[in-house]
Amino acid sequence: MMSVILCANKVPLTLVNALSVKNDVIALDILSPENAHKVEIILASGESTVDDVLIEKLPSLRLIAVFGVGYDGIDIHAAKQRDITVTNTPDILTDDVADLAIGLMLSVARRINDAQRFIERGDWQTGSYPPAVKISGRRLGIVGFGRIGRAVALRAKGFSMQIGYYSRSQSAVEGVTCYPSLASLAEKSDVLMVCASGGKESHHLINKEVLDALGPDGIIINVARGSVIDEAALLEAINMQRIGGAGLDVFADEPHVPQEFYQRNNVVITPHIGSATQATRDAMARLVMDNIAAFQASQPLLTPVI
Ligand code: 8YV
Repeated sequence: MMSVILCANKVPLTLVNALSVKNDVIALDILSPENAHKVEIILASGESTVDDVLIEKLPSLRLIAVFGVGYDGIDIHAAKQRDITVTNTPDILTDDVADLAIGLMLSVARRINDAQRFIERGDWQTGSYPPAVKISGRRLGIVGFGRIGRAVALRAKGFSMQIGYYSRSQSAVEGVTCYPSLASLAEKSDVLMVCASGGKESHHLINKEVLDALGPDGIIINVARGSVIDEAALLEAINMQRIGGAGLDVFADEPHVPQEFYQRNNVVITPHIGSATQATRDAMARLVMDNIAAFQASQPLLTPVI
């Protein structure tokens, strides 16, 4: 069966091309009142915005297929009201995001990027790189203890880290301490790892108070959503040396990254690449295509969110 699919912003071209073989795929910027009524499916990514205004323009819309696990950019309430199904791509990207989180933690603590710049500047010819921060055995606080938070904990055990977490739903997990508040977790952490979902509920969860609780030797890592951290408060804490360092894969206004994060020895930044390995991106694309095929065949969807 062929469908008219509207492609939201920030969706990989390879997936668009693959879907175009059997469907009529239209880009958001050519959406007109004439073709809007034909759109049955929206193809979105974890970074796309699908708000109530867009949903309202599309009377035939039945499915929003998200290429990503996070769907905070989708107005789920508006979709529910219209009985529109939303699918995402959970599980298959968990390992990659957790791997990157650990990589950022090590890069910030051991100053890997800065040490490379030290060589490239020729500074090794005249000196040696200063000692950095030890990670093995230190205290890791995980904010959000879903699939990705738990995968980070599993990896951190390999570094003999003492692990604590703070999450909306709290449950006893062997070998992991559950904290009643974010500030109490931050206070007891050397590294604070943000793995919570985005959206209104977690907006600016990491604020000045939490950063101050983490303290001048603490490191913050964010592989979740830029919206979870108050970016201005973080920049100020970095500038004033009120925290020890930051590793950031996500930002408040992507792809715009405040230049103040650049070229610092204690800040490592990456362009939202948590799930960006070829194997995982291929698996995510396959899952999106399978969800769309199931929808078109009126079969149960593989990974519905609602
Ligand atoms: C992707 C993501 O970068 O899964 C998510 O929620 O944010 C990432 O995996 C994104 O969906 C692809 O644009």
